[in-house]
Amino acid sequence: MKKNKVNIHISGIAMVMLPAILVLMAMLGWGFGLFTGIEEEPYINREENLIVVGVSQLGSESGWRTANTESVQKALTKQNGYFLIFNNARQKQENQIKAIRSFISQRVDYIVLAPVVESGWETVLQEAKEAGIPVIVMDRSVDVSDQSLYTTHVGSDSVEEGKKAGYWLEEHLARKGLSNQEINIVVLKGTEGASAQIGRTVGFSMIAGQHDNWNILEQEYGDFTIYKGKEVMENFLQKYDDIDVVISQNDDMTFGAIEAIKESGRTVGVGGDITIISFDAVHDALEMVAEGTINVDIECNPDQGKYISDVIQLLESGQEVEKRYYVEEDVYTMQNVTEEVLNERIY
Ligand code: GZL
Repeated sequence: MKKNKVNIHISGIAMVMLPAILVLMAMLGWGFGLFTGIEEEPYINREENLIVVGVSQLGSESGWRTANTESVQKALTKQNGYFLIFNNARQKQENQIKAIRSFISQRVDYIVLAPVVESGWETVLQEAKEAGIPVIVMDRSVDVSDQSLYTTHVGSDSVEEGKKAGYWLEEHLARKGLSNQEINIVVLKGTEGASAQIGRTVGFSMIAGQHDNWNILEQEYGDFTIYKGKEVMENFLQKYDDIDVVISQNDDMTFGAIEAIKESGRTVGVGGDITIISFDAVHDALEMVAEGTINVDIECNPDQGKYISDVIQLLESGQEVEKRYYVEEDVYTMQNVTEEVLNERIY
């Protein structure tokens, strides 16, 4: 009986507290967004004659992603003539599809999509097309047979990025007189199905395939995160005691991998046991390049917001736009990471 009384007592408290909690969550806008991934639909004051842009960002998994989001929010401001509706999909394609449908129902003027993976977009992009809303793909790409489903793509050439890693390794080994030595390589791959991961993997493999003495021991998904990158590298270190090179498809995974390598007692970077080839070139990674911890960093430029705004302005003035816009990118080693580069790096 006492047990039942306790249950009744607890449920009584819950009955009193629950409405208050729900009101608080609703006020904070968490209840709706937390469970659906879609923030509550904001009120759009059409009298302000702002360009209404719905942005579906794939998540906030890395320092690079944060910088990408900040670049969009800095470009699409009210002062610049925009009303920005921003949604973070938390790495879920279903949330991005929900967000796009919400943007369509709100009759936005443009949709910007940073797709978490490259497949599965035909249906919702067709809905946007039928609603007459131009879609600008940002960062990663979509794999659709009908190219008219999106207006343009602003981002990087990830296959070229992967090839750049291969070219650098060729030159590095030649400089050290190791071009004909057996080289053991492991690869930390980004998010499965993401065009950035697929492209970098394909690009590097195209170069590696030209060298019979380059042995890719294993490639594993590290999801572009520090935690998963460390976990995967720990597994590699337990399985292989002769790793010469790590290809890590973003700096966050590199940070985790370096931590694992150091904890194993091995050394990294210039003059170290294991050569580190990374991607993104965010500020903290460039500092590690400058000190020799990372041998080379293939830049992937997240500062895409201004490109998005420029494209929208072209479209607003009735001008044609290119199908693809590539952001400017470099390759960083100790030789070109100067104080000026570090001071200028906003991400
Ligand atoms: C690359 C971008 C990748 C970055 C990662 O275009 O999609 O996603 O390389 C980010 O840091 O998580």
